[in-house]
Amino acid sequence: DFSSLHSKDLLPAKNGEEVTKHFLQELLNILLAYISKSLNRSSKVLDFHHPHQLKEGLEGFSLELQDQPDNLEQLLVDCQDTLKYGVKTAHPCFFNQLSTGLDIIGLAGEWVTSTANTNIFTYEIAPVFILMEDIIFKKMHSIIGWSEKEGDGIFCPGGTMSNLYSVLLARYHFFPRVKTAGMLALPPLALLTSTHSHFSIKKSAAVLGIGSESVFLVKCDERGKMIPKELESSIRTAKSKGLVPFYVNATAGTTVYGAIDPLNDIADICERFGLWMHVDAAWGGGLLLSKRHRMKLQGIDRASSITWNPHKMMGVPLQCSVILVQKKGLLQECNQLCAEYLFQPDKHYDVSYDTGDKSIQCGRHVDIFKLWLMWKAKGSEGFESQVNHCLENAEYLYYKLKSRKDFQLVFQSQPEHSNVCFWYLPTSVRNMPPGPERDRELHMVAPKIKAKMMEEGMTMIGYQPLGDKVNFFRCVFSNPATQKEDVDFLLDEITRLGRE
Ligand code: ABU
Repeated sequence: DFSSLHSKDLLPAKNGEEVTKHFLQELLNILLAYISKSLNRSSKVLDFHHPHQLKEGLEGFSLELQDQPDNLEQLLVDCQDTLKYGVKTAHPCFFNQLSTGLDIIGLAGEWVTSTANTNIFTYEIAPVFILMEDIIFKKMHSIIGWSEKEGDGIFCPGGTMSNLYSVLLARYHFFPRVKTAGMLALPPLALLTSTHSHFSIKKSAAVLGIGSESVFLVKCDERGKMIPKELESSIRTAKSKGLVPFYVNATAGTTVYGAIDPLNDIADICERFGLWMHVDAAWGGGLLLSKRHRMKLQGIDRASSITWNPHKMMGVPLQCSVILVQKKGLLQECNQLCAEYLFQPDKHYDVSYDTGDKSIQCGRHVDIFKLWLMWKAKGSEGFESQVNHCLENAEYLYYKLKSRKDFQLVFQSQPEHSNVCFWYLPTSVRNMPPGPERDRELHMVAPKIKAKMMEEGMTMIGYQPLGDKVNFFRCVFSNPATQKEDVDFLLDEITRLGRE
């Protein structure tokens, strides 16, 4: 009974060990029940409530904070309720996001990390984690195909931040005076990225003072892949406007279509024009672990920098994203400010392991351990079969959709990644001739189905418009727990909910 106990009774309270043990054991029971439920197909993915309902409080679950402490019993109920009203992203029928699933070893890694509760800026307070980072970076560099003399990296809080680093580094590489003299040291710059690329490239230009209007969006083919000739012509257009192009982002696994830009062709152009080539492989990086699929990223070794998010295709618990840089030492040069209270040069150990000054942050969460532990648990082979499994699910869905009259693929060819994009066609839409009227009707189908889907809570999938395409569903596979029966269930649900 925890109702008469409070947080002050837990360690470091005198004789607090027993209470702490029972409290954590009880919490573990709650988590275990939640995990089992998440993996149980007959349980819901979500129990949806509108924001005002959650704010008002539900069945004793109040988000408001009081002056008086709540007892431990109440805190356990709060933990339970927080999970209850959240979304079970580990559920085999959760298809809504690129990061899905729950790896138990990864979860254990996260617990160990939180228990260690350290900051990963210096070797003196994070010796083991810093060496693990070094090992993982070397592994990733060699998977990419960089030589032992090349390669550096840092963990970032998400792919957008990793992409921001790439722009920061590219700009520093060409205009090192920017670090001290600021914008006055720069000519008007231009960045290039495809129309299907992630918004983080524009955001980086905005954040770094280059301006989002300086980002040139290069046309893509019908599959969402950047057209190299269009890249060349955009570079020339930027130059003709008096801008200085310095950076090209190629995407390996676009967010919606999962398209992979032609990396070798883009690398040729970057070499010819002397531009920095970044590959945003936040989503596609995981394919490098599969012998069957890594060919799709041929040319990635020619990139100056790469974003790779193990929290996506590799299923590492959020967050786990890296920016990898081919040129050793550049991260340090670009970002270091040598704060004397933290990075003393006269420490008694090799201070090259005080890697924190490579970062634009000071305090940093330890994201390495769960990845390191998962790699140890699965080996590279385990990640490979996980990736292959997800792409097999995507292939299964693709062929299912191809054979049905009530669904239409957004593009006809087989997806390169695990994204499958499609429309559901209710009978009324199916009977309409192509044109703006049909598009208007079709645009409303996915949001209507999604709303019902969230109210009922048995599955979850995302939708969006893109370019001239009206709202369509995007199904993505990154959860190893998802099986073909879940794909069948998704299609049955869409059909049922979409029936007029
Ligand atoms: N950073 C892109 C994440 C998008 C998604 O999960 O759908």
